[in-house]
Amino acid sequence: MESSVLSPVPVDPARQASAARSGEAPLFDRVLYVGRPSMAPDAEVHARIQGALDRRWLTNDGPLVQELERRCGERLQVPHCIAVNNATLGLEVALRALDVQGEVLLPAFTFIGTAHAAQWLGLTPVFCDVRDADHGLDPEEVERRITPATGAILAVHLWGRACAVEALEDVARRHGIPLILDAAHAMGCGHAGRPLGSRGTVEVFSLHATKGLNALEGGLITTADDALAERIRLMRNFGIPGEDLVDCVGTNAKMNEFSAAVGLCNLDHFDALCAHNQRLHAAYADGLAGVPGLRLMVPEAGQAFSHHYIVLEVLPEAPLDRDRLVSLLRDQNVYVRRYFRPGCHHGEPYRSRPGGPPVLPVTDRLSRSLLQLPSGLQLTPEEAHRIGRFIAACLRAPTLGHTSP
Ligand code: T4K
Repeated sequence: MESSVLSPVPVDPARQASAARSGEAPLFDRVLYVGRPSMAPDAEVHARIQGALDRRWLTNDGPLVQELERRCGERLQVPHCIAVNNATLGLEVALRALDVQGEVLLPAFTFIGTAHAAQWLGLTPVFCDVRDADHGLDPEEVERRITPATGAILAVHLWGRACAVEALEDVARRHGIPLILDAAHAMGCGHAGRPLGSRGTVEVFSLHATKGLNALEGGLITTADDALAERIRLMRNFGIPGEDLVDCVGTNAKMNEFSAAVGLCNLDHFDALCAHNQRLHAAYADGLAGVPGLRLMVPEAGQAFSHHYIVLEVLPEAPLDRDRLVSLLRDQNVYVRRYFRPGCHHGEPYRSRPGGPPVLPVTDRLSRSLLQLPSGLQLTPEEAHRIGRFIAACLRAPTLGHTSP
């Protein structure tokens, strides 16, 4: 994949000053981010956007949106793929189209948007713990927390690794409730030999700028259920099926043509981007090899994976904690993230609910011990290897601070 020219990102002056005081140049002279958009070449993006301008068809189910839906639907091997303007509204539309009422069981270890989508609709998010194995919703806990008030299960394929889909589908089926899968991270990821996107009742992808496949802002709702797909299409467009008609309540969740143009251009290069990310992941692993106290997340064996989120766990036996390592890396202009601390149950309005936040030991531990490393076209495998070696050196000599690997 050819990369377009990235304008330099300004270095945080406070960090620059601290680096200057220490007298050492940071590892990188530009900031590396988690979520830095990887873009198709500018000329390709300009051409597609120009096409939309020439057609004067800018939104409302335009030809680029339709093309994006068709190509993503084929790729995900799912009969219905409906583009929306972001995944948060996608989750809301899916919940509304399924007429979910009451409580929604979901993991606390996810982006706050997952929980807010339910809360925004007046539903009650009920937070469950996740599994250590895949950082996804624990089906046994879901089973224990189901009551007559439970309206749906909302699980997340965190980092693009499949959650316990078979077990969760089984629980949902036995209790007669829908399983909604937040697949915000899951483009390019597979499970059981197929792409994620056709499991549960409905799945929702994010095409936000920080995601592997980005359309500036955007999302996709996928389902095999014909009637549900029709309701989702209606609700995405105010409940309007055609001129002079309104069939139901709806919202404005439509994707515009510029977003679809960017999404299509990036889709052309998406497999190459995943391959690049796989090389980064391998380079990090190589740089970290043999260092005790760390666990680099590995994808599900034999399944497609985008390697967009490269996740490192700092184990209790490590000689320095996660936050110290984050600070050392940020001093080197490696702007690692701590998704998703402190867990949704510790954010408002949830933590102020009667009884306080639930005790979720795995969520709380992961919130304290995970960090995410930069991926995408902004860096090369050699640079990922350097970061890995820097981390390794920090762990070997934790008191040194600005340790040169
Ligand atoms: N479910 C899950 C599991 C999710 O992770 C998300 C979103 C959703 C649902 C909802 O999807 P959407 O409604 O957004 O489609 C970011 C994203 O805004 C959010 O989409 C994403 N998850 C979440 C994991 O990450 P922040 O608060 O970390 O964004 P921000 O502004 O700090 O950006 C991250 C980094 O990316 C920055 O350090 C700089 C870099 N960046 C960002 C943008 C937007 C750039 O270099 N250029 C850019 O244009 O939430």
